[in-house]
Amino acid sequence: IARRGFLKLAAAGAAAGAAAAPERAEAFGLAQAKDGLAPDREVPTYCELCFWNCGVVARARKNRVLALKGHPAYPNANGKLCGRGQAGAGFVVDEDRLKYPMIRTGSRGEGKFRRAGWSEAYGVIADGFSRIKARYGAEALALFYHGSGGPLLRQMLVAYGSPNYAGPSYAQCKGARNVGYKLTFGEKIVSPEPIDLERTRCMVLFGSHLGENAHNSQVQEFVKARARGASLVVLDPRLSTVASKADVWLPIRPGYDTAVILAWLHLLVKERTYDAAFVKAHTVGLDALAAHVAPFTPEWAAERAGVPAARIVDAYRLMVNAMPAVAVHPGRHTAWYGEADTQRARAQAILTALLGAWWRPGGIYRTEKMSVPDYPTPDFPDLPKNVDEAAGRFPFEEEVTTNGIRDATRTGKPYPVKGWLVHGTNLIQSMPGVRETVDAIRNLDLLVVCDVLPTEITQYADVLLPEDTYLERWDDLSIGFTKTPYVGLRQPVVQSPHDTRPAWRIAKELGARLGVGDFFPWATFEDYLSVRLAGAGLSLDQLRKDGIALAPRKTPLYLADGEPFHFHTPSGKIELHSQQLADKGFAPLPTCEGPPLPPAGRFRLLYGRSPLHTFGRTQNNPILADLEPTNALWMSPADAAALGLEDGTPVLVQNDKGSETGPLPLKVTDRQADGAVYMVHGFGHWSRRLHRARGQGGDDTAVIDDYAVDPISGSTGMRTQLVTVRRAERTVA
Ligand code: MGD
Ligand code: SF4
Repeated sequence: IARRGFLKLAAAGAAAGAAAAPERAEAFGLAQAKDGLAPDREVPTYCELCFWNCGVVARARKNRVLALKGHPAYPNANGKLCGRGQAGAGFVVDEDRLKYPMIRTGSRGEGKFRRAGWSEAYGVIADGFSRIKARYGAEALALFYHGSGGPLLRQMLVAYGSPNYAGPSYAQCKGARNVGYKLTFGEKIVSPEPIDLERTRCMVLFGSHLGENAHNSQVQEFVKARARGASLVVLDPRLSTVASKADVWLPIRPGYDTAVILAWLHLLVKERTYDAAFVKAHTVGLDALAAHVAPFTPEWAAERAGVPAARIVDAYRLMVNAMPAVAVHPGRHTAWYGEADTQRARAQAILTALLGAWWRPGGIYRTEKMSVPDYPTPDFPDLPKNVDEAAGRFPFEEEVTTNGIRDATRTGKPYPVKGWLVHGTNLIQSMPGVRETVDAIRNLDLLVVCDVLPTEITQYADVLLPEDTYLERWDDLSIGFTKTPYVGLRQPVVQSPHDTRPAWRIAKELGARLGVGDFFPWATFEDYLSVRLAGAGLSLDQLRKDGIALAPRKTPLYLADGEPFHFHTPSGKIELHSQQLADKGFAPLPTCEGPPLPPAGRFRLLYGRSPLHTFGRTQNNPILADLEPTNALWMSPADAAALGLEDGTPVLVQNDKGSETGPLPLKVTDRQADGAVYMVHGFGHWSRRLHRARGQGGDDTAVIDDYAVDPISGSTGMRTQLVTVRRAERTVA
């Protein structure tokens, strides 16, 4: 199959080469041959198929990407790429991609556009944004962004005077985790998560389905750790791939992880197995914690979580035997159940502290990033309160929430939001409550979308801006948080054959139209990068050849035994009991408020990742669509029998508000617990311009209307939705 895909790509790539403009090649510094491109070359860059941002070495001939390999010097790649990363060239040759700017001619959502030039498109946007600013203030403009091009667009928006910029990577992903860890340790968890798998002796995963969720170096390190004999504890209601490798798999009731953690804390305190020296030196609140967890026995947790108490104790023993080299994975997509998510993250963080595993070998290591100064800009204007601050909600939020901006757009409260710029995020699939998103869009004076593909959100745009794919453009530096600090370069491998532009250029050119051009004073992006790199003692020429510069660490990887340390919490210590939460009226010690069990015939909708797809961005990629064209709905044999459904039956998934998705094939498997169903997120596209992805599989977001907003972090828990499942009349393609 892959061979067939690559042959198609090769043909399409050759056609793309024929259309290339030689003068652009010179601008990229790649000009050597008659057609404007070096005949055979290897170009280092970094991947954008997910946000692990692995280093890539691209092999190209003329205007064709021949192969993408892992960059040997990148710590997050180690010379390897995952399946998606290797398929990146599929983006370049996707015949459905956006090819030129467009202006809407039909109604919003209808997907009818006419071709426009860049100048006309910029003119419409600048007029629209200026009118909105004049009437409602600059804060009535919002940016939704996700990906490498976003930060310079954010700079443009902030220079223009708005504080409302948000990514789904906070409120629909890592928000609760980051807030829970920050409340405890004084700092959030960064990406890649700093779990010390190279030295760990025990790994503990809460729904983190490593392998299915294919984060390159983390999976490589996991495999080595397991081969070295590190033990593995997995909590997951589904027998995920990684759960199938575990020493102890706890198939818990969805949403009851915290009950199990509380039982482990109970045992650590009761049996005095916690790291007493570490806890004494670095934490506050042990007495309060001890009193709090006294009733939470393994038997108590077993009853709630639906797993045997003996297995909870087995897992505890594995951790205690490995202390302090226990890597408790903080998780990544943790927007599950609302307030319970921040409390679960707190419980995980407290467990890490009691095991003495924070900044200790084999636990969590200290992160350090390379210091690369920003390009100097004029002073930014004082910003008004963002929508969440003005509404007085989410007191611990780290970033403005996408949902907060959407609410303000729908209701006009705390103030109106009238213009959206959406870059690199398909809000129709990334935010729960699609009706609310569409409702908000109705209230907009102007919706501008910048994407590479005609995904669902683009179909609502007033102005549509096509971006170069990541293999065709410069982007800002990737400044990594791995054990070794590094800076990586994104540079063009081939030229876009279409009338597309990179985000940096859009920010600069649109910024000039909006009167904030002095925030983008550089002539070319190479100038911008050269100045930033020079500030770190690096040269762009060298980085273009190497792709990456590594720097020696300035801080030790671990906290030394007995070393005093001031944590960035109010007490200067790790806060087992959180006075900050208490002061705002929240539980200062984690409790377990698990969701109720679904009534018969209804199922909790769970979702996750596939190693061959990232969210909703890869389903139209010709190579990946060939390899995995659809998702399936996992259901237990007992539940399937009760509904009279067999394996492979095409089914529809529906919620009680009448939202529906599918058809998608049913996968009847005893790897799935009763009472819940599971699908890989990102399928079920409906945009008629995505000819490969359209109508393939189901979209979990389409049926998540019942979501729970966490009043602490602002994130949206999405596993609160119950659904029904029925046989589809039409067959699955
Ligand atoms: P993607 O689905 O990857 O991520 O949600 P999104 O941010 O929407 O879509 C990204 C969009 O960017 C697509 O339209 C794609 O075509 C476009 N794109 C790809 N590359 C480029 C580029 O180089 N430039 C531009 N301009 N556009 C590009 C992810 C979000 O979704 C996250 S981070 C998580 S963790 C959540 N996951 C999740 C879930 O698992 N289930 C449900 N129901 N909702 C979820 N929402 C969240
Ligand atoms: Fe690309 Fe895979 Fe690395 Fe993600 S994990 S950046 S998709 S190679």
